[in-house]
Amino acid sequence: MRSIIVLFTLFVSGFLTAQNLTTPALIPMPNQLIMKQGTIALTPIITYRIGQKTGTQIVFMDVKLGQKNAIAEVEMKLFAQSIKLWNATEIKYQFRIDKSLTHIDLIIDPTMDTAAYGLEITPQSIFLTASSNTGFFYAFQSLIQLIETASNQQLSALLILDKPQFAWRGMHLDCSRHFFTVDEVKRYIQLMSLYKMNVFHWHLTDDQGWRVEIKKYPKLTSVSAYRSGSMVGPYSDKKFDTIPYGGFYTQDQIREVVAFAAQQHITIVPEIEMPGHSLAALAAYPQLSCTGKSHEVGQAWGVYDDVFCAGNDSVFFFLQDVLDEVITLFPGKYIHIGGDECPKTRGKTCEKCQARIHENNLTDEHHLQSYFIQRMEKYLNEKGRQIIGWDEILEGGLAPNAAVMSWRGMAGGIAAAEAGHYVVMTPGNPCYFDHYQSKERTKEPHAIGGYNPLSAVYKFNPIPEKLAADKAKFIMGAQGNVWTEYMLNFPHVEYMAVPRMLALAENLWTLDETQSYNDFVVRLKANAVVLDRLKVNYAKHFLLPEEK
Ligand code: TNX
Repeated sequence: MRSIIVLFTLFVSGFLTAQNLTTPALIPMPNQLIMKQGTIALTPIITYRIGQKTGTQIVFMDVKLGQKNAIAEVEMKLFAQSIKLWNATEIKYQFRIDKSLTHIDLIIDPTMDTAAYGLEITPQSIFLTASSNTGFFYAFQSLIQLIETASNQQLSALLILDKPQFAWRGMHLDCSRHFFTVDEVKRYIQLMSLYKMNVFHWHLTDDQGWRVEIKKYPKLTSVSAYRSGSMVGPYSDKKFDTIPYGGFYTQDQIREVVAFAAQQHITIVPEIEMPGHSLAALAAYPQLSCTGKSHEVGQAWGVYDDVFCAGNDSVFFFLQDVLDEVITLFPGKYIHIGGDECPKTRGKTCEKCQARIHENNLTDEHHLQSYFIQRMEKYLNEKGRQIIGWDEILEGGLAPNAAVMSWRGMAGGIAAAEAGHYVVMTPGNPCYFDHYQSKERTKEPHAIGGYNPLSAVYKFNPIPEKLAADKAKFIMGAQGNVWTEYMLNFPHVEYMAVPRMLALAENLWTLDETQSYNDFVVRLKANAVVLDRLKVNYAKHFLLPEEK
């Protein structure tokens, strides 16, 4: 214990960042890393690589008390399981107090930040230090990557002291335009966690399908979860098939995913779109639209004029009921209420909307949208939750406690941060992973447009230069968005998300002064063995010279 503290102190006072080929292939790059002399053989600690009948034995020890360390135990079991999962050998783990055995020491240091960890490898032992489960989990993720990329069953001696730069290291997945199974969603979450990402933004509702079971409104799944055809090919072709398409997650399945994510130290932010992008819900409950006419679940991508009617109190009661169920499913602080791309067309001629504008002395339909969001915010705040919404929620006045997800560039995020609101940066360029990752479009599967190469994701700075220094603290981090209009299956999602997700993970975890794109690419080439073993369908542009 003392030696590790002394080492850390030395380390902090004069750390160096290894940028040469001996740098371990860790992603994200740790913030403080010193390579040391010597190696430790993996075999006595983790025998899974040689696949003996005896299976794997991991010897853990709590040096401090010589007994079980409750904080670390759950993470240790998860670590043991991940190795088992990947190699299907039997795992035995046990706590030992015999210091002569090669072992993994788990040391609690209550002075460390929640997400911080230390990892020291000496020729005799491996020491993990953290103050919390999350810290131990991150230490284990680093250890897993080191083991996976080790050569000759040896780990180099080293010392890592690490913690993230940003608190919100997010990935989003649109499960409305195309539906992904529980196992696929879990795989996405698992991939995120390998690179220490910690927020999964689950886009659960949109015009083309409602994907979450709400017990009080069964038609949201029997009707809204299915469309009778889909757009095929590029949007400009305006072609459709007539194949029924849909699916939804039961509440039990949602709970299963939430629990799985929690184990991976990932918070899920569910998104329930309002007032726009709501056609699927209106198909089941047309009385909630301005016209009250019948609607069909959307088949074309894009934006629809029919949206929740802001002049109708039943809409609010309906959404409150929906959110009541949503908050029992998702324990996280934030609920995403959408707020994007809501045409004002219907509201302009809707008697109820106009009456609401008049009664509340609102200036126009933009203020009416703001009324809508503020009313929902009040409801959720009373339930102890915070709202986050796309940057259109700034129009007509931001709800008092809302956080903003800036997608139409950075301007919305800047305005929100300047007003003292929390912000997640996810500008289309470069955070939309539904955009092309190569200029050679003809060689790529059809994508929505744009060009967001790996290097642009890596070099993106979530803190705009324009932002006053004292407001930077409002930028919680950034997020990669995966809209799935043109991704019909999960391997295609993987192709678009990986490795751009890894570039973003490092961008958000590693301090700017320790970031180097060239070094990242070198490490990615070695780190890809992890992706290969998991059979991830990742894009391989990084193996070629960078596009000019
Ligand atoms: C805009 S980003 C949308 C989505 C689309 C996406 C396609 C946002 C808040 N709205 O509905 O899927 O563009 O890139």
